[in-house]
Amino acid sequence: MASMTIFLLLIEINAVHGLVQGDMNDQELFNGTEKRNKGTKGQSSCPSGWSNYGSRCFRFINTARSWAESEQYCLLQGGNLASVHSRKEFNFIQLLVGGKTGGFPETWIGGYDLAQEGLWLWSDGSRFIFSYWNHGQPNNFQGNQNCLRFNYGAQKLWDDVNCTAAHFSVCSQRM
Ligand SMILES: [Ca+2]
Ligand SMILES: [Ca+2]
Repeated sequence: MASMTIFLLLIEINAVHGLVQGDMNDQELFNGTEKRNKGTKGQSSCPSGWSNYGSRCFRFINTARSWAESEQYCLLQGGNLASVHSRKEFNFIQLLVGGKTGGFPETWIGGYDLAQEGLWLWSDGSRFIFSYWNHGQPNNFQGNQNCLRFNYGAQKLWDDVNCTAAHFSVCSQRM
């Protein structure tokens, strides 16, 4: 109950600051109908349906897929599954998902240790330095957990899980 109260408060703050912008379904993006928003200085910002944070644009994908299929879907839109490099970035992404779903569904981001057990990489090629694992994770349970989801367990942080699990996802792309 306490976490939902905090969540609703965060959503309210978010709405005030207008961090979550626009809405567009997956099919519209697949059809390439999105248009670049023009910033106040006339520069391109994020495509419609994507939300800006730092130098990147983020988008919640509300279709459950395997990790690899989720990455492929992000690639088709010009991005990758999101990498995360700070607690603030993670908070932003968690808030983005919460704003779209009203909760904390388990969701893919781009971390994986498929190539070598215990060596975590981001699918967008950036360095894996920051991490925010749930207590006791990553545990590579039954020797077969190589992809990174968040909103796991009571802490709603990161967990390694079987890559064939079906989850929603967050894509990111550079502006
Ligand atoms: Ca693993
Ligand atoms: Ca695990």
